[in-house]
Amino acid sequence: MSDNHVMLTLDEVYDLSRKVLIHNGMSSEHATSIAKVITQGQRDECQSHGIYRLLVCVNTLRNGKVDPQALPTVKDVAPGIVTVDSRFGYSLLGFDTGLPTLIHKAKTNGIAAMAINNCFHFSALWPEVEAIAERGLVGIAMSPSHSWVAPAGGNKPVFGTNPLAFAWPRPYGNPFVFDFATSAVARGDLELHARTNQPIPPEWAVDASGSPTTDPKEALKGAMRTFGGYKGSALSAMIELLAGSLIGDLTSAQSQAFDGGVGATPCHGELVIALDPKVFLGDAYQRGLDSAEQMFNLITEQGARLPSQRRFDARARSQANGVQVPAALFEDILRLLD
Ligand code: NDP
Ligand code: PYC
Repeated sequence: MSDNHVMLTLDEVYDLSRKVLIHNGMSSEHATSIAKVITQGQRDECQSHGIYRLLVCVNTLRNGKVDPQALPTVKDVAPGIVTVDSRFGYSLLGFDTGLPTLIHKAKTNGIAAMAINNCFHFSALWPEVEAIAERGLVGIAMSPSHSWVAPAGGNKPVFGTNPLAFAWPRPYGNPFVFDFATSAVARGDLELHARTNQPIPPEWAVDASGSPTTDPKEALKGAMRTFGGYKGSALSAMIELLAGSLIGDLTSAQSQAFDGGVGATPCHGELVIALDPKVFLGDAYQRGLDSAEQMFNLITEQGARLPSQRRFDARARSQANGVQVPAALFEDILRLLD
């Protein structure tokens, strides 16, 4: 332990996460799915969606919003569509439960979608699209959150931070993956800045009066900005439609209303899509993958990096050396075991 950080192995992160969740009433099944993803987040140095999330999960457990024992149910509604009802538990067990059906359908039909409904949702989406790419498929995932983000041209929150993730399987090594909030930054990053009293760039958010602010605490009371102005705004609206209205679940504004001011994890739905290049391409499968590799080479040959390369480098470091957790955060997490 240095003055400011604690070193943990990945097994220690996983065990601590499970222990904290189970101590606070989570079922073993949910604790396993959540601890796995929290460990992946910390391993890849995604500070906003790593071990920090235990604070938010336990707050949500303690305010009684989430059902910590809910068992998801899977419904085969059409050749290309599976739905998972998470029954107001966390989303991750729902994802793990529905994934085999989604994969089977995508491999049979070439394309399939999974709607996860009625789920509390806190996680980064790249572990999910990576899990799809590991099976040789292209993955896309998206979800609303709480209405924290103003549309381009406005100052009042409508959208969530609405993440969008994509993974393309590659013949060797890691898949091509991106995963980003459609807001200028993830809410979790804003919260971490507020925890440590660090100023934020003025383009991230406005305060409650609609003026740009560098104070993260004022930003949390105001509205966040979309990334890329009207382009991020349109993408964010698309996610509200596809992973909210289309799948019969809550938009971010409705999720915020459902929360009733308690500050729990957002509760809504998620849309996950899988596409099988083997079915799309048939005999031209190898040519399709080769053309993708040529495009990736054109990016990297000029010194530009592929998205997720930072994460993959962090993953290798963490697997070799373990992870650093800020000491103050570690102490806050240990207090969840009181
Ligand atoms: P970032 O802006 O940190 O990164 C977005 C993507 O861009 C990543 O794939 C990243 O790869 C890539 N990237 C960053 N810099 C470069 C670069 N210079 N060149 C090429 N690619 C680059 O992500 P966000 O802060 O927007 O989101 C963080 C996480 O928060 C996401 O995983 C998201 O799923 C999660 N989230 C979850 C929400 C929820 O409701 N569940 C809501 C909002 C966000 P790399 O990681 O390697 O840098
Ligand atoms: O970081 O924006 C975020 C977020 C919202 C829900 C979970 N994470």
